[in-house]
Amino acid sequence: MSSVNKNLSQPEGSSVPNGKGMRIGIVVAEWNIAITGALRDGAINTLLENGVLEKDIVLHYVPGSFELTMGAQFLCDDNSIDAVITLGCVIQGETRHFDFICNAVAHGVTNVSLKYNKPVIFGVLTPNTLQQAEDRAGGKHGNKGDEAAVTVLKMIALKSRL
Ligand code: DLZ
Repeated sequence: MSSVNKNLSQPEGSSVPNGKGMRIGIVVAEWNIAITGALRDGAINTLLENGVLEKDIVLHYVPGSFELTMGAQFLCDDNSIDAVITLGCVIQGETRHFDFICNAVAHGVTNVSLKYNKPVIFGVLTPNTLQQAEDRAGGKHGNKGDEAAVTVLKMIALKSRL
């Protein structure tokens, strides 16, 4: 699972499917917005570079990562939306808040995804430090938002093939 020597924005594997005609929701947590804003920008740029039209990107904000699940559910409820990217950043603190939020979002977005049979991508950074977050939000380890955008296009394409 380590990303120590990897640039997450250049994932190995198959090429990126063209996203023309795909309509994608993005939910961004406002907590740690300097980081989540960079993830958002990375995701949007990657979607546009791969054919998704600007009008087909539906962007909404929620207060913190804990609310990403509910935001994803609201968007999945919209029949016109093919898939959702959730973007957040939960930084390890001195209390157990970190574990509760991370576990809740990971399980929450999985449940929403299965309930609606739509891809809901987990673009949530869970670093120990702000520096580790910056390294993954446009820094030396790339941008997790780019990775989330590539993942969503691959998952929509997989669904349409099956
Ligand atoms: C309360 C809280 C804390 C301590 N830390 C973070 C964090 O690092 N990242 C994040 O996205 N949100 C954090 N929050 C806010 C919670 O996600 C949530 O918004 C509140 O608990 C209200 O439900």
